[in-house]
Amino acid sequence: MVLLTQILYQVKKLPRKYLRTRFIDSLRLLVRGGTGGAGLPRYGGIGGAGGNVYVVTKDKLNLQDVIKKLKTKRIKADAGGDSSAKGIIGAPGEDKIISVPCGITIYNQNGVILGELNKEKMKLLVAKGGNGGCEETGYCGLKGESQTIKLDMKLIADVGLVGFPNAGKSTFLAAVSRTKPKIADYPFTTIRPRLGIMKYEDERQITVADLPGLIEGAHMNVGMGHKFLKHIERTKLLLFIIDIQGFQLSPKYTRRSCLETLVLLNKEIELYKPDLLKMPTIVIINKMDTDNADNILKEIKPALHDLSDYVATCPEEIRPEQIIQIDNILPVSLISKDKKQIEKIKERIRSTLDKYQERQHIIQYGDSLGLQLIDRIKQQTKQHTPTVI
Ligand SMILES: Nc1nc2c(ncn2[C@@H]2O[C@H](COP(=O)(O)OP(=O)(O)OP(=O)(O)O)[C@@H](O)[C@H]2O)c(=O)[nH]1
Ligand SMILES: [Mg+2]
Repeated sequence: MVLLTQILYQVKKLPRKYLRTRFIDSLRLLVRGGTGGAGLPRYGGIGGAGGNVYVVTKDKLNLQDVIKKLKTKRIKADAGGDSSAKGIIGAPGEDKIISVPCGITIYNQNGVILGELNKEKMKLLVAKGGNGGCEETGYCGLKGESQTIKLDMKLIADVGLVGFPNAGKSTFLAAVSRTKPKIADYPFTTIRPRLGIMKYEDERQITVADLPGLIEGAHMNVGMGHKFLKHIERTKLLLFIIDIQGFQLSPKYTRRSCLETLVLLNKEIELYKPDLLKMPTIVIINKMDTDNADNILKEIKPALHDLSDYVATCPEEIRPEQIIQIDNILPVSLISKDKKQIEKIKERIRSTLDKYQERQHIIQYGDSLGLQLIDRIKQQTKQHTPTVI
C-alpha cells in the first residue's frame, strides 16, 4: 500500500516538474486599482484613495518566477480607508507591485503598448486606484481602473544565435559558456530560447541567446515558426550558424545548400522585421570536419563575400529584397572543441560588438569627445579589471 501511494505520488509529480521547467515569454494579468474609501458627509470627510498597481523591473527574475510569486493572475490593490470621525481623511490603500524581469513590453487588451521596461527599477502604472469619496462623488469612493495587461518578454542578450536546425547553435553555446544545452543529431532539439554567458580573461561578459532552429516558411509557421525571433530584437549582434553541408528537413522537402540556407535565413528575418538585418552580423560556417567541406567552401567563398550577386541568381521565392551585411565569416568545426578556434570566434564577437558600440557612441555624442572618452575607457580596461564598456 505504501509502495502504491509512493508510485502514485511520483506519477502525480511528473507533470509538475515539467511545468516548472517551462519557458514562458508572455503572461496575461487582470489588474485592478483599489476602490476609494467612503467620505463622511457629516464632517465633509474625504475617503482615502485606492491603491495603484505598478509593474516594476527587478533583475534576476523570469516570468515563471513572476507567476509563482503572484499566485494569482488577478491583481488588485487595496481599497482606500473610509473617512471617520477619528480620521477625517481616510488612509490611502496600499499599492500592489508586480516585479518583473527587465526586457518586458506591456500591452493593454487592444494590443496598445503601455510601456517598455528595459532597465532595472523602472516603474509603470498599470491600474490607478479610485479617488476617495468626497462631496463631488456624493461621498462614495470611486472604483479603481481595471484592465487586462499582457507582459511580453524579450530576452536581453548581446548575441543572438540564428540558424537552421542541426547547424550547431547549441554546440556553440556549450563551447563558449558553462550552459549545458541539449545537443542532438535531429532537427528542433532546442525548443525554447536559452541564455548563456561568454566570459573573457579580463572578466568581460557577453551574453548569448540560443534559439530554436529557423527554416524556410517559418513566417507561415512552418517548423517552430518565427515568433521566437522577437528574442533577437534586443540583441546587438546576430551570429548565424550555417552547416557547410546545407540542410534538408526530410526527403519530402527540398535540400538546401549552405548558401541557400544563409539566403533563406536572410529572407525569414526580412519577413519578420527588415530592420533586424541592419545589425552587425557574423557568419560561422560549421562542420568543416565533414566530407568535402573544404572544396564546398572554396566554391562558395566568392558568393559569401558578395552575397548580392548570388542572391540575384536565386529563385524568386527565396530571394530577399534587402541583403544582410556580413562583418565576418568564420569556417570552423565546433565539434572539435578546438580552444584556439573558440577563442578566435569569441574575440571576433567582442571586437565586432565594440566597433558597433563605438559607432553608436559617435552617432550619439559626436566624434571628438566620443573618441576621447572611448580611448580613456580602453586605457582603463587595460589597467583595471573588471571594466564593462
Ligand atoms: N560533424 C560535425 N557535427 C557537428 C558539429 N557541430 C555540431 N555538430 C553536430 O550537429 C548536431 C546538431 O547540433 P546542435 O548543436 O544540437 O544543433 P542546433 O543548431 O542547436 O539544432 P536545433 O536545436 O535543432 O536547432 C549534433 O549531433 C552535433 O554533435 C561539427 O562541427 N561537426
Ligand atoms: Mg539547439
